[in-house]
Amino acid sequence: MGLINSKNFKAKLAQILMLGLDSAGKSTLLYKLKFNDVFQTLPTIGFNVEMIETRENIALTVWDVGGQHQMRTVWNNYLENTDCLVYVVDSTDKQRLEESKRELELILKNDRIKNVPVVVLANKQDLPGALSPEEITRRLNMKKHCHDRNWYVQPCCAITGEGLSESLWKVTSFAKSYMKSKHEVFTIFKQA
Ligand SMILES: Nc1nc2c(ncn2[C@@H]2O[C@H](COP(=O)(O)OP(=O)(O)OP(=O)(O)O)[C@@H](O)[C@H]2O)c(=O)[nH]1
Ligand SMILES: [Mg+2]
Repeated sequence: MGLINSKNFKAKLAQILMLGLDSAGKSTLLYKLKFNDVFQTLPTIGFNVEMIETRENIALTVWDVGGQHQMRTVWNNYLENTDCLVYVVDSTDKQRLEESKRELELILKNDRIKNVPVVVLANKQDLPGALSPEEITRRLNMKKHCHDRNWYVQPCCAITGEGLSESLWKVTSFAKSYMKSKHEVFTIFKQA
């Protein structure tokens, strides 16, 4: 926790909201990013939250909210103050991609997340039959639904960690430019 706790060290703090259908791999991704390790997960009831440091003088508070049906009804409660939305998709779950698209559309319509950038993580690329990021871009109709904001679709694998440094870089740069544009740069100044 050097970045945040270091004496007299100023860092920006971005709020990152991670959503997506149940079993998309959100919690696995969160712990891989935080601990660089793979943990056995249970379906998330409620949320997990972790602070993730980056090399760019910005720390990310990543909120991972459960994606089961009953949890999706409370997603709206987490939208406030989000600097980047990370939407996780199981790239092999072709049957539920339409459902995933509908949930994303609903979220993007919410005024509280207007203009907030979106990074879609096309997860589980290690599995046979995983859809390409281009195909996921098309099936989620990203160009239409995200025309008013920055967006990107990143292929990744939460188990091997492939694509995660690129994901982190993209999320960080989107969050930074969003915070700048909103003049909402938060500075924390925590004494050890
Ligand atoms: N092969 C493979 N399996 C993955 C990957 N990411 C996650 N999984 C597996 O997918 C299952 C669900 O992962 P979770 O991280 O619990 O999914 P979640 O999105 O947090 O699910 P909810 O908490 O119910 O919303 C677990 O068995 C993970 O090990 C991946 O990239 N590749
Ligand atoms: Mg989970």
